[in-house]
Parts: sequence; C-alpha cells; structure tokens
Amino acid sequence: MVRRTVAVLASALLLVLATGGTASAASKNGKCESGELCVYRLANYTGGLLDFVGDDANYTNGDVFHGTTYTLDNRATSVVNNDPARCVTLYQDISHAKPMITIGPRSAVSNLRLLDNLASSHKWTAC
Ligand SMILES: [Ca+2]
Ligand SMILES: [Ca+2]
Repeated sequence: MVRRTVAVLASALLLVLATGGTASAASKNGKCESGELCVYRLANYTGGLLDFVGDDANYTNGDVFHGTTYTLDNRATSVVNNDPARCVTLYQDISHAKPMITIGPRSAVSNLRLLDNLASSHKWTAC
C-alpha cells in the first residue's frame, strides 16, 4: 500500500514536471515555474520571491519580492534556476557588470553567503 502511494505520487510529480515545460510561465507572478530564474530574499528559498523568464539588467527598477514590500536590488539570498537547458549569471552591478555566479539548468543555491545581498542584474546564457 505504501509502495503504491509512492508510485502514484511519483507519477503526479512527473506529470507536473512534464507540463511545467510549456511556454506558459509568467514572470513576476510569485510562482517559480519551469523556464524561470527565481530569486528569493532569504536563505532556503524563503522571504518572498521574484520569478523571471527573461533577463533583467537593472534590479533597481522598483520590483518588490512577491508578498512583501522589500525591493529586489541587493537583497537576493537564495536562487533557483528552474530552466531545463539554460544557465543564468548573476551580476553584482546593473547592466550585467561584475559577474558573481553562474547557475546551471535545474540547479539552485540555498544561500549565496559571501555573495549575499549583492545581485543587481541577471542574464540567461547558453551553457
Ligand atoms: Ca512565474
Ligand atoms: Ca549590487
């Protein structure tokens, strides 16, 4: 019975992953969908997020973390690259200056540590 439940859950998860790959992801809707970079204010993917399908060259443009009043610039602490194929680079300054870290497809960093509260832009790249 337990084994069967696990199998059902695994099937449901596969379904979610399979359908998540469509082009329906929407930036800044508070959902970390497939194909997005998701930036979180606090460690371990908490404290509100901002989700991006595309590049953002300037975090000082007034975006706030979903469900909060905190602005994005210099507040990123954890990040998820939820794209199946692309890499994404975070930059310390706006206009993609001073690259900090590149995160591979379907990879995540639960705490940027020394790079905490620095990111000011990001750009998708081939990898
Ligand atoms: Ca989204
Ligand atoms: Ca910065």
